[in-house]
Amino acid sequence: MFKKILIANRGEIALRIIRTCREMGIKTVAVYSTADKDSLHVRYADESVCIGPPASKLSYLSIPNIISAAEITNADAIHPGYGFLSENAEFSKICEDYGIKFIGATAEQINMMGDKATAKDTMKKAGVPVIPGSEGLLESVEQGKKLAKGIGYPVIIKATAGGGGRGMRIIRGEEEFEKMWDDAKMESGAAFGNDGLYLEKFVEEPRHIEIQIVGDQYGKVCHLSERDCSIQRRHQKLVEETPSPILNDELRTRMGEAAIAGAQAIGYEGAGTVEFLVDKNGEFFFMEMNTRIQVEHPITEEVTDFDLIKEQIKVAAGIPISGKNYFPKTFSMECRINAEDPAKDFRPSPGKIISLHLPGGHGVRVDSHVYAGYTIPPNYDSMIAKLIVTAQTREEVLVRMKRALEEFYIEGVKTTIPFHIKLMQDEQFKSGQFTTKFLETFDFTDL
Ligand code: MV4
Repeated sequence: MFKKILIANRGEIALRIIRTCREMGIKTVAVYSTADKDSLHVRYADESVCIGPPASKLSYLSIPNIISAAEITNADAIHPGYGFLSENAEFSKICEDYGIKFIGATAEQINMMGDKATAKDTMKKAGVPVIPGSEGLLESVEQGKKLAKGIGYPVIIKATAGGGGRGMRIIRGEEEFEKMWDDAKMESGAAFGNDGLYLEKFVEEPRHIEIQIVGDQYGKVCHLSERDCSIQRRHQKLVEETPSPILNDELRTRMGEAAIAGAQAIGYEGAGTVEFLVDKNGEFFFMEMNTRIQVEHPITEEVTDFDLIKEQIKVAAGIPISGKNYFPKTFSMECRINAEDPAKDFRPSPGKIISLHLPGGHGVRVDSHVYAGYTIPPNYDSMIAKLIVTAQTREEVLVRMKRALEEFYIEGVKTTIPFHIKLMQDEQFKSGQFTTKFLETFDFTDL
């Protein structure tokens, strides 16, 4: 087992990782930018190293600074958390070259899944259902138009280097094709330095459902069921839940097996997520694979009773998994509490937290790095807490979540709490019958 892990991240996920390391008897090293010198991850870790100024590029994204911190402190592994360097192939490779275990995917796997057209081809070959579309990248507008005519409009063109909605265009008829093609090419070239595009049939009003998987170093992969992430605004997830209101054990088994087949095809080691779109007929299609721990991992922990960070560390250390799959035993939901004003287009609201009271009680978990007197820096993402609620039924989760949200008291900054309170009482949300378009028509004005 590792003796010392450096956590190449900040905020709640850095704390989350430190907590598991402490339970496992592993020493921890925090790294921090000057903006985070008063952060809890710095105080909770056994050692800490300042790695640069507030700008992420010069601190949390600086590979030389982080490798130096690991060398100086003699860390034998690095946990990247999510975001920052967690899906950076170069960083994974450099860690390997330095003999530091990267707790995440190999450079090859990151590259293969990071290129969305390649990821899709790989999954298709492994027998995972994919959305009908181009084989690999589109070679020309003409080829795209011809394919679209065959498949039938609407179609969607996506940046192969994209993800999270950037460089993507929906095309509803041939007359729009050329302009959309030019726009998507321009946008993806500028954003990713790669303007490769692929095409697929556009699935109207899907659900976004992802399967949590864990693979070990011996080719074994298991799944820990799904998370329904359909409640998003502009590709930002706000609420996630498990089990999904639209899945049954039959579909859960088939999606779980598809996710396992995909992960096994690339010899996947560690925790990962296979994202699917589920259409109105309950048909599912591979969308993307994330080769990292995700923000919403706690709801899976709550319903399967696994510590996913511990699983990541164990498989990275060469410990085999049982290979058993896990189905949810209870119901769990996460609300992302962001320092944003939901009534003003979710505009960031950084600043000092004057006073704070966190909710508690049965079935309530809060993963957060903030405290009364803490100043939220403007340099990083605005998530300040994850409120995770678990109960025996979905109805109980909704009631308990509303109660916990009402108990949550933050003075000094605006938060997404009022939005969540309203959502918990929304009839359509309560019914479980909603799609990824749900928030497009939600009324945010009275929050
Ligand atoms: C799609 C789609 C419909 N049809 N692909 C959005 C982000 C990126 N991961 C892929 N996305 C989508 N791909 C086809 N063929 C609809 C979306 C989409 C979406 C997906 C999941 C969650 C929220 C979404 C919001 C808008 C569009």
